Amino acid sequence: GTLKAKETDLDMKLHFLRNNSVTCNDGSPAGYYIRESKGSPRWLLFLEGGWYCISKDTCDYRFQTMKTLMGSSSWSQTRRGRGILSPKPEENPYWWDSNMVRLIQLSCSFLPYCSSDVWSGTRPKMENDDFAFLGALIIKEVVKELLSKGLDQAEVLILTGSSAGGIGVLVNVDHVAEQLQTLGHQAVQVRGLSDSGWILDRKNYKFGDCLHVLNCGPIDSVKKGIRQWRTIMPEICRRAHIGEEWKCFFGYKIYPTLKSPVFVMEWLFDQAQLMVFNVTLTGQPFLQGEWNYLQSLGTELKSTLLHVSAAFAPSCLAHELINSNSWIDVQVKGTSLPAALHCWDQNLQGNTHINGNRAPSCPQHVIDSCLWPQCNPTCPQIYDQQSGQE
Ligand code: K4Q
Repeated sequence: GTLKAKETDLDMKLHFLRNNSVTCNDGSPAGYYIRESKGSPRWLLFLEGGWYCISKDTCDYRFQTMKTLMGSSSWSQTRRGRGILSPKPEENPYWWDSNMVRLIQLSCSFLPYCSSDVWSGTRPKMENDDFAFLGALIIKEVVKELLSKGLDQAEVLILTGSSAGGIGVLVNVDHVAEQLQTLGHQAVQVRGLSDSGWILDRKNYKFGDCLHVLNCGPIDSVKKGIRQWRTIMPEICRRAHIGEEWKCFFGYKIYPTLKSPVFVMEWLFDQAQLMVFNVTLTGQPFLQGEWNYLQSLGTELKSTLLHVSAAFAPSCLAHELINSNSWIDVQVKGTSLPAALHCWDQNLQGNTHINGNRAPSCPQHVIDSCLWPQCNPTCPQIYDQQSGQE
């Protein structure tokens, strides 16, 4: 055997779920892509993002314009992992042990998002013209099916995801831990890594009419969504917010209720987050009102992350990081995300007690000090979502 794998071995391969009652929105089978490394002690499950829909109209519109986010009929047989899912050491230092000498064996699975419910739903399709919202059950079924592929032998399972998938991590990580415990696999340590899913429930910058999900504020969106999707929240958060379970979609509310260790990656100026607040940033330079809104967003976001024991928060106008190959380039106070994740691993190993004053030599909590967009010189280039130009 050699360390260098064949190019095709690097791809993840598609499997549809055996249980055909667990479907995408349109009733087609849900599934997962997987690249196995036999007997690997580590497993990474990635939840894809891509917004959501919250009503008959917004779901019908989504079905007309984004079919692959609601059904599996056109999914490709293979997928290449990027960022944390890349098997190439030069793109993914996370694959190396802490001394950077030995490859860590890792099995990776990519879960395509086809439930439009922020991975939270349990609602089956009732009639011919409506949709199923089974995100929480898709994760459960994937975990169940992966157990027979070696997940039962794992030491660590990291549930990760970006955007709507990053929120899905927060909502599902304790469910997965409980599921494994119930099935007798308490030796598998379940952890969460949430990317770009730490959203604030603040007031919109401008009014939006909610005819389109992208201008519907975050609070109205999840209030409507939770009814549409029949969302299931983890027990402690549910109990803490009876009748207001929508609050559990917001990181700063759900995080203190979680039992599993969770690492939070969040841009201080997340472009998707700005979109739901209806900050469009079309003109250059920004308007005074936009600046004020941005500054208070950055300040608030930073303050909600101070109580999070493992966090990475660059002052950039950007969206998503762990699934992009540039995830190794961004640094906060001299630490990159893969480096902070290494520290998180190390600190969790052996010593389960989290000490607030940890050695600065291996930082797992880095947040930028400057609080305006792009004050960090390692920020990725701004990508203009409207014109598609850099
Ligand atoms: C209710 C809170 C707002 C959630 C924001 C989710 C953002 C998202 C998709 C991304 C990729 N742009 O899912 O973004 O397509």
